[in-house]
Amino acid sequence: MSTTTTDPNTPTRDPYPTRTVTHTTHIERREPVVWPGTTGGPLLDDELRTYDRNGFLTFDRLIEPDEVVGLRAELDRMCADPRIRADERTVGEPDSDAVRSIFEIHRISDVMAELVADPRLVDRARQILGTEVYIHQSRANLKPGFDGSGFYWHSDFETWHAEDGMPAMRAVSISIALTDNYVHNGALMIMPGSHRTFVACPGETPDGHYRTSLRRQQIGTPDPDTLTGFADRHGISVVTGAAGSATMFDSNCMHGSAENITPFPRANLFVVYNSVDNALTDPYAAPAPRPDFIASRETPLRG
Ligand SMILES: O=C(O)CCC(=O)C(=O)O
Ligand SMILES: [Fe+2]
Repeated sequence: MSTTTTDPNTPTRDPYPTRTVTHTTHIERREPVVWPGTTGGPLLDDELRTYDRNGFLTFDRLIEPDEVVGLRAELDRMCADPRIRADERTVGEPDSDAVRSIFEIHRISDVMAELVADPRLVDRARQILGTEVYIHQSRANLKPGFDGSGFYWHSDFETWHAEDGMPAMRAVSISIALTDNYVHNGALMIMPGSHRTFVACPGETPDGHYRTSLRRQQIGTPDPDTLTGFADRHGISVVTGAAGSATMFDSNCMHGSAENITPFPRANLFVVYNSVDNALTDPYAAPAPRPDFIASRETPLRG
């Protein structure tokens, strides 16, 4: 069992030990899903209840159609820019030279910077997390037609805890669809209610794990028995929606997505907001922290 030391005199036990265990274990979530602390905000009580129950919430039209056109044009421009393609923040598909992901889009592009600071996103994140927030990670996931590969089942928090030193489940992702997301072109799948259970996974994090895991994750993924049990218990929601729709989801949702063999590209942006009260520490189960472009260690400022 790993420990994390915040004060040398009072070592605290890691509530979510993972990758230090010999077999899969299930640990009940300790933190709230919707945190108290913020009064007012765009989310209605009903929406907060849905988010609390399912661990995610969808919006048919968070971004207007004319804005979507501008964001897609910007993403196309970024993908075609040879400097961005050669940048370490750009990750290729495992089996082709197509772009799979671009990380830290808000530092690469002014258009994306404006989006991640938009009150439609930030105010919703603040309301869920109960404090000011900062950006832990931003990325575009491209999934081009025919050869866009999938993302195997995982909890983001498992990785952020093990590899980035994120102490608590107090982060929220907002995924924005820049193309239509259908059941057949690799839409996000989430097991509703799975956010209440932490799945500790066996297997040690190798040095430099992110170099391979960003193309295809193999460590930190639950075993088939766990996934079967979760799917039986929670079911699987496929999050479809037109371009401009968005999904907020909790850091500990069990989620993934299939490959895209259709001709219809699926391009989604992901912005992860973390509470300023949940700043990263040393990784809980990895030899070294991942680079800043994957997990920002900028000192979160209180608002
Ligand atoms: O793009 C997707 O479908 C899933 C991405 C994801 O889960 C992640 O980036 O952590
Ligand atoms: Fe994820």
